[in-house]
Amino acid sequence: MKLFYSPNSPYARKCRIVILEKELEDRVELISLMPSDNPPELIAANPLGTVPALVIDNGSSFCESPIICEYLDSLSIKNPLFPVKKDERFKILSLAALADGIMDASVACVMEGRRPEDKRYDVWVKRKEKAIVRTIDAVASQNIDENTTFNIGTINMAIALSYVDFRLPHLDWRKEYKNLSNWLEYMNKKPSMIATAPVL
Ligand SMILES: N[C@@H](CCC(=O)N[C@@H](CS)C(=O)NCC(=O)O)C(=O)O
Repeated sequence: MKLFYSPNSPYARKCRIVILEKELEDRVELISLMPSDNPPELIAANPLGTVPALVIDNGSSFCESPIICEYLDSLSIKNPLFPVKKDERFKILSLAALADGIMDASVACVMEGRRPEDKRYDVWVKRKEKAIVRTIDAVASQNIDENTTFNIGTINMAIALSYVDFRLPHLDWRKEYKNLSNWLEYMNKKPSMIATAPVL
């Protein structure tokens, strides 16, 4: 299998962490590329032209990180990351979705910041930043800590919060949400988080 990724994509980071946690390194070749270059091999795997994209051994492919992560999880019984029982499953998928939303809003702010200054829409950026802070506030009320089960929800949330630290440090959420910040420090020490950390 081949995973197309870019080193600082939070969505691709989810898949890279799942590969490490499921010990699938020998089965998945990681191919780093820049989606903005429109590489033909990426477009062939994913017409949306986004990373991550996974090409499986029969030549077919998947796009969208939630689907790729669930597919990778299904390949091995080791360290299950998607709960099967209904209530637990939807609780975890909801946390994962909130994390994806933080990533989407953060990426939107980053992209807006790359436009020429006179073409940026600050009202939009502020709206997205407010959504990020509100969501962090909601997640903080779930009292996630070191005893919370490690799964796709907590992986996604740790990546999302790390991405906010990386790209939107001015939001400075850690001051207000000390417990969540301590939990992220704990998560950031995991080998799979260290191995996939964004690089400037
Ligand atoms: N919802 C998608 C988002 C993927 C995405 O937007 N990836 C970004 C990199 S962070 C990308 O490839 N952007 C290039 C583009 O939009 O053309 C997922 O979860 O996989």
